[in-house]
Amino acid sequence: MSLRKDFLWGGAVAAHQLEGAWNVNGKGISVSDVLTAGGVGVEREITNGVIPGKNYPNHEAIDFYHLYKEDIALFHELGLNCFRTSIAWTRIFPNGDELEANEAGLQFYDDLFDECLKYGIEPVITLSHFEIPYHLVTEYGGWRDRRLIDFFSRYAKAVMTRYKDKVKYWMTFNEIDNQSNYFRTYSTWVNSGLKFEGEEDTKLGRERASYQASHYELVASAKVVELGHQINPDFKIGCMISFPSLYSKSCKPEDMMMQMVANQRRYWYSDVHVRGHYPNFIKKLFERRNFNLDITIEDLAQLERGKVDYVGFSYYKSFVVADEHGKSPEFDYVETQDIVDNPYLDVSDWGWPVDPLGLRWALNWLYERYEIPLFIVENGLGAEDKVEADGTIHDPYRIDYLRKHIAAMKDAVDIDGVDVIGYTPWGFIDLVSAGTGEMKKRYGFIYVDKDNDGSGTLKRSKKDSFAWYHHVIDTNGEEI
Ligand code: P53
Repeated sequence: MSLRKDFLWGGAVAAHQLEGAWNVNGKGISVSDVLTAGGVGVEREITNGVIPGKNYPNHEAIDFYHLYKEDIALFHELGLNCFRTSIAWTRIFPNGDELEANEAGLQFYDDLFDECLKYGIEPVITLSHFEIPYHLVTEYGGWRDRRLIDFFSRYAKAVMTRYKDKVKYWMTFNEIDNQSNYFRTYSTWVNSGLKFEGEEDTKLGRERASYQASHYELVASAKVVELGHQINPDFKIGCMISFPSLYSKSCKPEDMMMQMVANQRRYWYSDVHVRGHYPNFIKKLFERRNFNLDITIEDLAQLERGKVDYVGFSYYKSFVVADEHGKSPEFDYVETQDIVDNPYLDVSDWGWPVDPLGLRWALNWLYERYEIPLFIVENGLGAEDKVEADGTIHDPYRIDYLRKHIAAMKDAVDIDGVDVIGYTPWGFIDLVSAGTGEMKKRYGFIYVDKDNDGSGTLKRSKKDSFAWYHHVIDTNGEEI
């Protein structure tokens, strides 16, 4: 047996990508409710409020809100022992700044978690997965404003108290490091409610706003970690980062330096989460840029008191970094400028490099750096599926992708001694793509009959990968 006996085998989703019911039972509008459908090379539009007639794929999604009982029965049939989802902040605090929680929202998650626990499926909960109340953006400018720390803490306190005997595994901010790619407004928008105008819409302006928002989120995260441990000392509270393994294009020293800086610019987030303080390279960056950020002594003390118990991360792909623009001596890495193609790897239909060995690299990198348990909370292949005339769906490409990644994870455990506590493949039931808003970019073992234009019966059916993953879980990963 290579994996732990209590290994968490699950599947991962996020509320806004599957629940639908965007305005039901008091739910408020979230930042994902104002995103239209996009596609490859077509960014999702961020509209000013909800505009009638536009296509907002998250509004209905796969209607898990109404269909969750049937779906969880299917998850049980699949053999999961955990289920990673998020709580939609706007079901609990529709505008984000209320003093009292919305009981109907709290009740929904009570029922949902009870349904999971009935089957022995442990909920693994993300507190903020691209679901900031839209009102906090229009009234406060999103995470630019320090007051969001209190709003977020109030929300976290409400749900952690309510579900203290139902949920043990928590994560604070999903893929908090994506906003380091501050030229992609989609990322700063879903992470922090930031879009840019005027003077702020410059490199320096975007960078500063992203770092300020990130700082407040890190403080909020630490506050909630501390609070959660008071509510229930058995809670395991993690951070959640997106981890593309970052390779150097060559052994040219400048490329190696760029790779190092690229790692710093993304993974300083987990440094703060795990170690409770800022690394020097980020402090120096703030100094050089004259950012003059609002970071108080109390904030720094709070970071120190709120270190996470584990590192949750998503892994889909690796990137190659090169110093092609002569950026010495700062090596000011910018994701949209300094990434080049990897000639050794194939890419998915959505252009994501497929790199199973990169997962082993990621696990080693993170474990060496932090020496705390790691949880792979997302991994998977977005692909188009074809339903045959007899209703079957053959997805050998998906099985192949996951099999190789699970094998790489096992090597990291067996050969390298990395402590991995669980694996939850992304979108194991088809859902709305975050990046493009499409339905046809499918990750699931469970097919959902719905198209990009919103048509379809929402009927669920099993793909070939369903039986395959069931067997993987049954054998605790021995037979993949
Ligand atoms: P989609 C970018 C890069 C890596 C992961 O992504 C990302 C993103 C955002 O698009 O998001 C995570 O749906 C995220 C999920 C998301 C999943 O990866 O664009 O945590 O919400 O659905 C896959 O194919």
